Amino acid sequence: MATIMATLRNPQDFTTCPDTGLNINKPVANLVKIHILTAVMMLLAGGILGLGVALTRWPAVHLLPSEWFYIFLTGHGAAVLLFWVHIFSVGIAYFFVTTPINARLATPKIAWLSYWLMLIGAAIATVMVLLGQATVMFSAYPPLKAHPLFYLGVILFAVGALVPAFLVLATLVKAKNERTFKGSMPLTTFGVLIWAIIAIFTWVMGAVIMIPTWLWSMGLIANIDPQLYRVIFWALAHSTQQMNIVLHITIWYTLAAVLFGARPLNEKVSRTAFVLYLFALQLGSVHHLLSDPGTSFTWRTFNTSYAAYLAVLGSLIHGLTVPGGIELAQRRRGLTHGLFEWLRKAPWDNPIFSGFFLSLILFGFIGGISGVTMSNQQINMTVHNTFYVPAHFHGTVATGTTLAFIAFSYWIVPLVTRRKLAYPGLAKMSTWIFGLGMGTFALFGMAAGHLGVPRRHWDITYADAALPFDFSAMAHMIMTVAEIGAVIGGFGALFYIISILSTLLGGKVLAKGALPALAEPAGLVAARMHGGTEPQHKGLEVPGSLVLCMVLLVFLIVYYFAQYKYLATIWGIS
Ligand code: HEM
Ligand SMILES: [Cu+2]
Repeated sequence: MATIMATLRNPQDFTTCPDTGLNINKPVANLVKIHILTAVMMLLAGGILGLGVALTRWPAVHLLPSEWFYIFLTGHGAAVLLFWVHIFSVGIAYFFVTTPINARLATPKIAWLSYWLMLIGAAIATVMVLLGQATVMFSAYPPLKAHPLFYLGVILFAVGALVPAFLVLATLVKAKNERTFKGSMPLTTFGVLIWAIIAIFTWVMGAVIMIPTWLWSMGLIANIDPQLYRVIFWALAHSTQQMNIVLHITIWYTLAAVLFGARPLNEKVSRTAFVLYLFALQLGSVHHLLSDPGTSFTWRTFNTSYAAYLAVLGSLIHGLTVPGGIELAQRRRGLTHGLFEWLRKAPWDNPIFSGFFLSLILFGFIGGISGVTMSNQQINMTVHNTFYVPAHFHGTVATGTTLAFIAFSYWIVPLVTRRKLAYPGLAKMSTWIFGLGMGTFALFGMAAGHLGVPRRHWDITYADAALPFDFSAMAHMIMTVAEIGAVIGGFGALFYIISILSTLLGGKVLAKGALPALAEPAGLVAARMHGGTEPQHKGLEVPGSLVLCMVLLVFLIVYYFAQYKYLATIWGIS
């Protein structure tokens, strides 16, 4: 401890957590609190809008009239995918770029400026959506046109979200100059560095496409080419997904360290896996354009048959090393029976762990496998624009990223506020209910997609259409189960929101030693966060994790086969 204190330039700028030994820069603690508070409000708004959408797509309920359905759908996408995810991300990025390396954030004032830009931008865009002036859904493809203020709001938000990426770089340079850490930076800080680099590319792409579209909405530009828009929009929107993945994996490594004292099996390999996201960044974005006439056949085929696999390699590596690190740490503690004692005896009733591990499993099995298969040109044709698509990405952004953020909140909010988690019973249920509900939504939604149920459609009975069309009773039933899942998931999110907001706004003061879920004494948690590789790792010491990975692989192969089988029979004549 004394040595760590000695490395701090101005100890009065820091509070040292008595439970973990982590040094938290005071302005960062405030920024983390305000960003999480604001992000959770966005999740609340987005969740309510999402419930409205779900209750409309539940065939027997069919709650909203068509106009409101599309308003809610646009609002839901913007509030959760843009505002909740990115405001939360920025808050925790400030934590990861300072605390593990004992650094101070460069220019906290600019961080506050970025916060206000994001908040004002989000507010303007949301108001325009709710006024019915911007019913363009989150992708806002021309020729759909919104009120100029909507684009202005999105642009302000994007600028606000770009600034923190530069603050991450500036903080690292400053920390290096001040020598706040020795050797290479810890893995978690490295993760956020990769996040920042992707963020710069992402938000610059945002400006490249949103500024002309804004001018077009004001009548200053005559035409926006829809194909060009789609190519650049997905350069932006696919990259935002990579930002999410990098951050939620950084969270996985952190929570493995906190809960189990685990270290990555091999830090260098994990770093390389992060770097792969950078190289494969734009290869992936083509999977959004597989039915676009303006993209060449060669480009699509190269991407979807070869390059797409590079992009998922990174995730596969983390998928082994995160549980592997936990397994090794647990086995060291004596949980060596069989393949899975280490996992069975993990703290499943602690929402930090349950949220984290469910996020890992659901992201891999649902989001990952459906993503890999639908990125294949031929298979994509069978599900393009169907309900399969939102079902898939709730597997990534909801049961993957959002669930990881939920789990992480239960750790970081008590840490930075020194307040006891409020309503721990609700917190405990929230991860399971959210995971279960959103998982059901994703799985059944994918099945509905296979039956041809379209995404973003207000009424699958087509009551007011010129030509009648009937979906089977089976399709209606599957949609019903999917949307019941969505509603259940909404309750999980609500429990989380109640618990975290109450903690932030008035939790009881946390006594020393009461920070939940720490595997090891203070100094060690900090030491784990500061990095390193599992010293004992030589070869096959993690049989359980290997088996988990093999199960994923077998599942993927069977699923792939089933998709091709389906493709072969889809146009069967009976
Ligand atoms: C809180 C519980 C949630 C519920 C009840 C819910 C429900 C839904 C439903 C029913 C749809 C409509 C799909 C369609 O008709 O095509 C939808 C779309 C969507 N959801 Fe969610 N969702 C939830 C959470 C999330 C989260 C956490 C995210 C992102 C972080 C998210 C992102 C999206 C996006 C981007 C769309 C597509 C909007 C569009 O097509 O323009 N949702 N959601
Ligand atoms: Cu993508």
